[in-house]
Amino acid sequence: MRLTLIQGDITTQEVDAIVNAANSRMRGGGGVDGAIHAAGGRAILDDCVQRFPHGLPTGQAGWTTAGELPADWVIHVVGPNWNAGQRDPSLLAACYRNALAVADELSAQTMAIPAVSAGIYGWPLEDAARIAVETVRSTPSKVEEARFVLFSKEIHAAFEAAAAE
Ligand code: AR6
Repeated sequence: MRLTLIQGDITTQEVDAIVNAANSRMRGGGGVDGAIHAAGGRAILDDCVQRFPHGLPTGQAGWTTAGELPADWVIHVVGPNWNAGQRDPSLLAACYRNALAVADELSAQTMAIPAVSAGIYGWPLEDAARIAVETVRSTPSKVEEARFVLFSKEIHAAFEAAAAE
């Protein structure tokens, strides 16, 4: 697997699947979740309601259509909320591992991934970057390119540093 890091907006990525940092209600929200629902249109929410009537637990992953986005699928993961006291690193690692497993189920060859839990959920950036990079690197999968799409210069730099370790 090729691991790549870019600074940018995940909603514009031309990949098979993009990963969303959702919440366990799975009905949209702010941050990257809000951006994905806004750009992909109503079809994503409709699919969330149908496929996840009871939401999705923290650490798990599930897919929906990507609606009007260039990608074919959105793989939703629910990161742990550091600010609410969910600070178990294995839950954050599980998000990336489970996202890759869902990508394999979908036969997705390219995927774009944001910095799960590192925004509104408040996971410390350097630690979030290290867990993300280490987990994606060490998880066996048929995905050919895992592209981290980082929204700011600061987040991009943290991931570059983690990847260089
Ligand atoms: N493309 C790429 N990354 C983005 C984009 C974008 N368009 N927009 C934001 N980011 P966050 P979380 C970055 O807060 O911490 C939502 O309300 C952002 O800079 O989106 O897991 C959900 O519904 C940060 O680096 O997700 C949940 O309630 C990263 O994406 C809650 O927020 C993740 O930040 C999830 O919080």
